[in-house]
Amino acid sequence: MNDLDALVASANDLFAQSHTPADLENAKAQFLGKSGRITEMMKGMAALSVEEKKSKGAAINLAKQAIEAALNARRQALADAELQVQLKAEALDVTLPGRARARGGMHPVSLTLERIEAIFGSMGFEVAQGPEIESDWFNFTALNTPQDHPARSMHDTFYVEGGSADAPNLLRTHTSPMQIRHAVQHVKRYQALLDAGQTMPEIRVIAPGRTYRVDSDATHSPMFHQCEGLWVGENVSFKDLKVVVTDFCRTFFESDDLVLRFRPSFFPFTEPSAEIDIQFQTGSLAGRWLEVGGSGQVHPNVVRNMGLDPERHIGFAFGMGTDRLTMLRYGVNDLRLFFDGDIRFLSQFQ
Ligand code: 2NM
Repeated sequence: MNDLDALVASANDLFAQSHTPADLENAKAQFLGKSGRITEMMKGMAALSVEEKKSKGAAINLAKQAIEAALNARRQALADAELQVQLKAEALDVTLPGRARARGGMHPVSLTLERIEAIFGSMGFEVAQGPEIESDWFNFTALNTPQDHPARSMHDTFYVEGGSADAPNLLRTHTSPMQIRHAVQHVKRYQALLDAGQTMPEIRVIAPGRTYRVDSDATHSPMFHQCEGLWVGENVSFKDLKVVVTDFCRTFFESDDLVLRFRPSFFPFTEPSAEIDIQFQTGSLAGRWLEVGGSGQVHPNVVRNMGLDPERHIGFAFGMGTDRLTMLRYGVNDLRLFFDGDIRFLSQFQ
């Protein structure tokens, strides 16, 4: 092996031992750098004859080309290896199972409220929503509730700051105050018509929402939901109330042979008043009377508080416990489950 072949072989060795681009560039410098072995040989040729320059020069050039080829091959090998390491580090296992995004859903009581709004909407009822902190006037007095009525006691009603000393603000105990608010607005809007002795458009409204009472057990929650309805006009009768409530219950429970019973009762804001009982003809609840709400003809004092003349305008109202309707519809036996916030329970209604 001549000197040049040995030089190429040692360059090959040194390149092979270089495991980083920096090592490789250092190794290159020993052969091709400013004072590298090949460069020194080139410089040494100045002293040679023309003949010798030709043959020696060609040989050195071949050796130089061989070293450059080895260098490039090693550069490529190092770059390939680095790429492999990077690809391995960034590898995605596309066979891993995906992580599903948790899906939210409607609360069962909200599903019921939506259903109620849709059914009454189809019968021409508007939806009225309003404050949960109410004044004594709208929650009790305007609804013909006497000053000494037990519902006004602190054992039954949550009182809050605000209002006056003898009429403090409270958390509404029913959504009826919203009916009054809505009726007053309605009457104001059509006051000119009424003053001219003309007929105003009927009031047909439901008031769904949260209500509060001091009460807590398996069938009572201090916060619960109600939906009350009101229909006021010059020619409405108890028949209309029965038709609306019956139609609603049969549609809500998807049961055409559902039977309703209007059982005489008492409320300060209606006279006469009736509890609404329903009876399923089939299924696990068949044959039992179940109370779903109350109803009645709006008391003349309440009609007056709406700004109307009770001699001319007749109102029918009803109120239903929305949580209880939800329990009946889905066969839930403990009201508290609705408000515990347990996803295992709530996800069953989606
Ligand atoms: C009920 C039962 C009977 C009712 C009365 C009124 C209003 F505002 F017109 F006076 N709204 N809701 C009513 C009547 C509610 O719930 C058991």
